[in-house]
Amino acid sequence: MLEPLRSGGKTALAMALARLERQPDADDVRRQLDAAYAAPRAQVVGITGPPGVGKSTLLSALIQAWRAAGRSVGVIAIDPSSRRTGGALLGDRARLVTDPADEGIFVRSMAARDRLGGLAELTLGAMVIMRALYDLVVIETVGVGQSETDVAGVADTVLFCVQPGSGDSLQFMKAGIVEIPHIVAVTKADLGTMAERARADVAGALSLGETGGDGWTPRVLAVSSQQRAGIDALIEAIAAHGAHLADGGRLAPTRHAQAQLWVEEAIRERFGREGLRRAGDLALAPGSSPFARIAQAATRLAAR
Ligand SMILES: Nc1nc2c(ncn2[C@@H]2O[C@H](COP(=O)(O)OP(=O)(O)OP(=O)(O)O)[C@@H](O)[C@H]2O)c(=O)[nH]1
Ligand SMILES: [Mg+2]
Repeated sequence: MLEPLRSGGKTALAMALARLERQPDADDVRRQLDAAYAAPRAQVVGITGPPGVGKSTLLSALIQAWRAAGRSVGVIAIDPSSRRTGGALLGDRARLVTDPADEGIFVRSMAARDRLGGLAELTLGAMVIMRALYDLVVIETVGVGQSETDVAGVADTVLFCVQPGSGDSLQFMKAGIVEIPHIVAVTKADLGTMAERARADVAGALSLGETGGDGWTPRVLAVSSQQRAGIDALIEAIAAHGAHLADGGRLAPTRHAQAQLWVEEAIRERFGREGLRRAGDLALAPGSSPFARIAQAATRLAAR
């Protein structure tokens, strides 16, 4: 099921994603999702943070470093639809520019109609397919409050970006409104001493909070994507979190818990709260595909 994708390169992947978008319920599409779910390869990194904080510029720098190290990268960039109406930052926003001839980097943009959870199945499907093909999958999404929690539901590693001098995110973190990220990058460190101050503030705020109980201590790093400072340390921190998950056998249970939530979210999305209630037990057997489970439950609900 995956062989044509592996040998067909970016063209085959683009076609598979287009099919997923058009006919998400087709049998062969679902079998491909099941096969991809069973063969994960990538560490999935969610990059989130307020608009204009420098996520895309940072991602470009990360991609360059990963590619230089021979690692392949798939990117899902989620465009918040609300920002299409304008806003001062919009004209200023960085686009990911990548080499079309490089088979080791694939970028796919998706519109967030609502929030990440609101397009759960499509984003998840794309992520799962790309996860089977690349060494790293990165999901970039604007995070203000809720969507940070959403990205935590699909990513192995959450990287939260904050800008020096912007107190908001820090306040959120202190108040426990957002989930504690695994790594915090204080961006635009070239803008001066404010960055170091912000880094110390964030580190202080995080040390007050819970560590999530899985033994990982959140790391806080100052970076300048423009001057390429701190990028290697960030790459190292991401790898360290990946190793932390893999070492303790934490990865499979974490992903299984996420997949369980995807099933419930997808059923609620299609059939509403009432449908979710009528669906009854949606428990996902360890290791089994959430896409198959969703299809099964949906067929049963639709037949009633
Ligand atoms: N001085 C400085 N400016 C930066 C740096 N990184 C990004 N910027 C600038 O910050 C602005 C926003 O950068 P983006 O990378 O588009 O930020 P973003 O978080 O992806 O923005 P959205 O996707 O629109 O939410 C651009 O003008 C960048 O040039 C940096 O390291 N130093
Ligand atoms: Mg961006």
